Amino acid sequence: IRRKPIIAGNWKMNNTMEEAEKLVAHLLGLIEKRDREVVICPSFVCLSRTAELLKDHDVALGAQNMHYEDNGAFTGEVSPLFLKEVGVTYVILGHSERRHIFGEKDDLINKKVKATLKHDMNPIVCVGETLEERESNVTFEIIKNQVYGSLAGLEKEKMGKLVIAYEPVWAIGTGKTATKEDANEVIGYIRKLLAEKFGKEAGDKTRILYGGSVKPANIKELMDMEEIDGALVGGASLKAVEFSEIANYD
Ligand code: G2H
Repeated sequence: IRRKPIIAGNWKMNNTMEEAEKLVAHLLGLIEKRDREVVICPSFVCLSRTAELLKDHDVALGAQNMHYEDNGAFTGEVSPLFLKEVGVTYVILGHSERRHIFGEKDDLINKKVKATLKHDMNPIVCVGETLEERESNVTFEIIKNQVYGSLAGLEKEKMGKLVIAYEPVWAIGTGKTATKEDANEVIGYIRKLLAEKFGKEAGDKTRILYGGSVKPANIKELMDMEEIDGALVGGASLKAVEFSEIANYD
């Protein structure tokens, strides 16, 4: 089954406006391939300027988080309406940094996923086990809880917009990449969970990305794996040449 690959850059809390402008301008001159989706996810502050720069280019705009209500007394939060208005089409949700540093749990992530779909944007829902969990052989249990918890109650008709990212916490920003076999195995398991809960089509069609120290040197072997549909790239998305090499993988 052919699923259109996605290469998404998660800038995290990096890049001032000036740095963002330079990076995007450089990047747009380097990206070549058209048979895949390329997404960049700047900070909230840089979204609207980045949207202007991406206009007329085949690169999508993503956000790194979102609140689940449209508006109200939620000091410091960002509404799906604000994201829609500036042209965001992808929203990273439940990234391990949100889970571990900011205490986000699956029920909160679930509300955000539903809000993203309600507003016709694509959630990129992140799941992944810690090193301790992997070493105690509970990886599959953890992944199952995160997948079922964050996707609870989703309507089958909306599944087409869902993207999942498997990011083993021990491989994030550490330089340690999961082996391609490990990543493929867990992603295949996530696909099986989706099929069980939401039907075969959901399992077959949902794009599931790998994230965790993806770089030009390992993208090809990851993308050659059957189950892996793309990458969520952190550190290497901050450099135009590196990110374009990843996005242009053969
Ligand atoms: C995982 C990834 C991007 P990095 O967090 O979401 O970051 O590529 O730096 O490991």
